[in-house]
Amino acid sequence: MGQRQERLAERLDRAGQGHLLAFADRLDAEQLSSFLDQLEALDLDRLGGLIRSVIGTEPSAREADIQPCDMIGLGDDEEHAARDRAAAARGEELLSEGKVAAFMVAGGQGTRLGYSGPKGRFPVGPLTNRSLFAYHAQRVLATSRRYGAPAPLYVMTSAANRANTELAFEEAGNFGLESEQVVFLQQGMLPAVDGAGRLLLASAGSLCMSPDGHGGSLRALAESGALDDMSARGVDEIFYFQVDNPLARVLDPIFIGHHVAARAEMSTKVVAKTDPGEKVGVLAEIDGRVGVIEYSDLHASQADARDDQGRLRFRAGNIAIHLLQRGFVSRLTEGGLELPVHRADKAVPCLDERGQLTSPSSPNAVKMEMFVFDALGFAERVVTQEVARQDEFAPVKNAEGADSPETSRSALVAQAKRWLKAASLSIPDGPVEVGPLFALDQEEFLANLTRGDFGPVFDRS
Ligand code: UD2
Repeated sequence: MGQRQERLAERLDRAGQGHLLAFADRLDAEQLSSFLDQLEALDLDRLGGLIRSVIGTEPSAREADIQPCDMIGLGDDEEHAARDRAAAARGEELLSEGKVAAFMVAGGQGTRLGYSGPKGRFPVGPLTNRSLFAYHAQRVLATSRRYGAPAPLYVMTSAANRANTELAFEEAGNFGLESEQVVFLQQGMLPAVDGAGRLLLASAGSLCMSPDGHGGSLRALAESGALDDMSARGVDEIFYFQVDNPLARVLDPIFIGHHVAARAEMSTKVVAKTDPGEKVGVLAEIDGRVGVIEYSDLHASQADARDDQGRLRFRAGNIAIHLLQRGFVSRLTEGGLELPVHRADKAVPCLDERGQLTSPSSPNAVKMEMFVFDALGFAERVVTQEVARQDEFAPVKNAEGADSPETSRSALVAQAKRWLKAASLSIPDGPVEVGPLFALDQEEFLANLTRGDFGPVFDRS
């Protein structure tokens, strides 16, 4: 055993991870060297802390002490309209000063959708097969044009889909964005461990690693230099959204306006949950601070509870659209603060005690993931804004059923038809599609219609 390996073996032993080198004698010199690189790069102290926080802690059976949180509600009366107009004016001011960046998290593996390749490539446009990436990037482009200032788009990928994501943008000429407007960054990885907290081996010379969750995005913004890049561009606010929702109103000025008017450090859009079993987390006050209770953690009696008007008591469904002050993200990440890791028990192929590869059919491994909404608990001020589901939330998550390509396309078509109706145009039986470059909202749709526009595809380049 060389000196380098010996030193590492001692460190691993002290951290209770000595087994990792058990099969190192099967590796040739090059494989060994790259495995030692991988192991030396591990921050064993940090990992030890994370592992201790998930191992040996059973999920709590007690109901969390939660209360519904305050939110800016929906309403169609003049008071609400005036409130939103004022917020929009404030948001538009920031957009025209180039102070807001779009931040798309697209590092997920899309396992539930069963789509190979980055989910953002998924064709969701009802008639044109416009991809999720195209919807989002074109919204950034349309917003930049509308306010006369190029908004940057930061795209977070994982190691597994980075190259393919960059290729998708390159093939599409960045969907019309200037190349300096698009910045890619990569999220971190965390190892999977067994029930005793020992890291699992994928082979004699590699660990079982997986992306660290969308909560890893804050660390990734700091470590990749994106926060500094934002600062150099004069960006103060970060508009976070997930790649899977083609209805996301990226850089929505109303949301930006409410967020800055309250001087909030982090804000969230929610939609009213109507089905107690719907798989979205809910915003609530948890021990006095705003946070998200994940759907799997919401006790049935809380999920089913109704208020005196018969609405779900905990109905503030998290649609994973947030605004974060850049300074807030810097403060969190510079202080070395860690978001908590959540435990997911998964079946992960790995080497067994004898060094044989096994593919278990039931969970053998604990994966660790961070969730971005856990940052809410650290924010001094939080705005929660309710928005209309039909206009803002139709994610593509599953291959079939709820939150599938079919439901997402139907929502896109239904929105386009509402706009046609508002324009007193005849509504075709089949699908209709409105591209973001034609209109970002109903008002713009009505303003942009000309005699030449017949549909069923309303688009511009
Ligand atoms: C998420 C929320 C849920 C609800 C719902 C709304 C969690 C745990 N739950 O559910 O409360 O708000 O969304 O749509 O977030 N991603 C990464 N890197 C990762 C993991 C995920 O970039 O390591 C991205 C992924 O590409 C996708 C998004 O995060 O855009 C959502 O991830 P998910 O599908 O795991 O979250 P989901 O649907 O369980």
